[in-house]
Amino acid sequence: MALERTYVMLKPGVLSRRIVGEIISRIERKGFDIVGLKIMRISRDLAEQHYAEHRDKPFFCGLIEYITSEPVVAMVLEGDNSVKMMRLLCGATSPEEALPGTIRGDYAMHTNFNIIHASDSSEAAAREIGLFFRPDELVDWSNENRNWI
Ligand code: FUP
Repeated sequence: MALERTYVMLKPGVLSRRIVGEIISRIERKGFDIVGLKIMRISRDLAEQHYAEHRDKPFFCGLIEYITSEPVVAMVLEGDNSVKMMRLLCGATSPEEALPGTIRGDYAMHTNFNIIHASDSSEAAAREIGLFFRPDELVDWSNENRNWI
């Protein structure tokens, strides 16, 4: 399998709900390596760049309001096939379709507050990592547990 990186973001509300630790625990327990992690406020400009593909959708304005409303927890994760694996862990975009056991299935009720973002392709991951992290904010480290995961 190919080792790859993906961009993941705990959206507004997660900090206030005091569930950052629980969600990061799930991510770690699955086997991803955290190679970048920070709390940040997203500017309107960055939000619009991140969600540019949705610019013409009816929910775009609400999405930008929401994602800029409270700090987010931004992460870069590394692991085998991590884009696909992280999407599975998140569950479907709509919490009505996200299965119990997934992060959205367990923590969210509404699509517009679906609590977590994960890149949907390796191209999107590269673009989003570049939008949210400088290269010197990403740390390579040797995971001695990798052979067991
Ligand atoms: P995902 O890749 O699962 O985050 O889903 P999308 O890229 O399709 O959507 C990005 C975000 O837009 C979602 F996380 C939530 C929001 N959204 C809505 O608010 N309403 C919709 O009907 C679809 C998406």
